[in-house]
Amino acid sequence: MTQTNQPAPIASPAGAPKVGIIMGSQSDWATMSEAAQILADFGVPFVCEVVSAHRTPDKLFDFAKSAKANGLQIIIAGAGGAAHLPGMCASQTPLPVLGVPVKSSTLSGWDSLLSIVQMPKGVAVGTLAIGTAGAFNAGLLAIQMLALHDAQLAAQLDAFRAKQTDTVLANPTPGII
Ligand code: RP5
Repeated sequence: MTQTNQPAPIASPAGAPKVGIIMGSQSDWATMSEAAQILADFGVPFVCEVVSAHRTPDKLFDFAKSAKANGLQIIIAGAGGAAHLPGMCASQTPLPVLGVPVKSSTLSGWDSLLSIVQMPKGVAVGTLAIGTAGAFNAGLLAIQMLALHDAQLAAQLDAFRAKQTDTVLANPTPGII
């Protein structure tokens, strides 16, 4: 059932999923949909699922332990509050994990950020910005990693950057777009 106050589900491009997007709750989708959308825009196949470190720990372990064998190359994990999902996921997979701190209602995402960023030496999580910018950039970073071995994706990235630069240069006057 789709929650009315949430963005609609985003269909993955066809093909074997290369990126796994997980999040601790349905309530994270408004943030994490940014990661799914940029992957979809670049034509990168992904899987997307609610997996909670606290409410479904066995599911998290199953997901993380089988991710590489299932063909995933990168995992994006978003969570809010006591945000243990990215770190626990990273502890169970050799794949790179990108952590997105979801903006919480009580502490504005500081709790999420500090829970994700302060990993102990020896288990790495790449931590992004709090909120939608972090989710978008996690997707973008995953694309950049995949583009190291994918010339077509690299060309798409070049075009994305060039368009972004052109847009800024074409609109130098604040307030006039
Ligand atoms: C975390 O708790 C989730 O990642 C979410 O950001 C937060 C709140 O979850 P809900 O109570 O909205 O399900 O596990």
